[in-house]
Amino acid sequence: MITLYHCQFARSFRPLWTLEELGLPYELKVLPFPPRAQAPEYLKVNPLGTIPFVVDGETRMSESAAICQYLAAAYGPSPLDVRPGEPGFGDYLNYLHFGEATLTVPQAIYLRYTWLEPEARKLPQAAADYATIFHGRLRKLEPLLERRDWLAAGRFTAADISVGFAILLAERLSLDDGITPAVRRYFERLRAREGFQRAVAAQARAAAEQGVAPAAYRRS
Ligand SMILES: N[C@@H](CCC(=O)N[C@@H](CS)C(=O)NCC(=O)O)C(=O)O
Repeated sequence: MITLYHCQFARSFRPLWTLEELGLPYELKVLPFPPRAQAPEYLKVNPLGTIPFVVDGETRMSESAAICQYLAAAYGPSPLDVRPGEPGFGDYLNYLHFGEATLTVPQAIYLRYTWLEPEARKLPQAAADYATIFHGRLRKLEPLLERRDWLAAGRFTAADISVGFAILLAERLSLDDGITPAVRRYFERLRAREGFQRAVAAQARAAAEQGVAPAAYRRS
């Protein structure tokens, strides 16, 4: 049984969505955010204190995009995975990593300096600069998504889950005023997927069962 440690609507939503798209059985352990402060016993599971964390037999993983790639490849064959010989393999790896390294890292800095830090340590200038950086990077997807429905190999893959989560997080952080029209239509396609909706329902159900407060879609 695969175990996924998760906080609602955090990066661990990527593997959760992937598990639902693949139709795999899994155990979902929901933690309050941030687990480092709210659930210190979790440091025994993942000394980094970050989520996601996946345990699958002897396998332990803590990088959200890598976990999506692992699940799609290890439990395939699945259209979510793109194999090395296929056209679009380079796009697949590129956008899997683009979603986390290029898009979510500036979002995380924005989150930190607008929401997570105590009032005295908030940095409005850093938050505004990283919002601008995020929007500038996200805009680079606009011409591509005017021509294509999906990022790689002509179909929905784990790369769309990686980038799709960054757009979800933009909405959650109210950074969505910088979402351009083709990117917006792309996100509507992603959000309409049954796998996405099952992931949203699964995290709400598990949070309620495990006594974790529900998370609103938009932070306020
Ligand atoms: N690159 C890692 C980043 C993991 C990460 O920083 N997760 C955040 C949540 S979205 C976290 O756990 N933050 C809480 C903390 O660092 O204490 C990934 O893609 O999974």
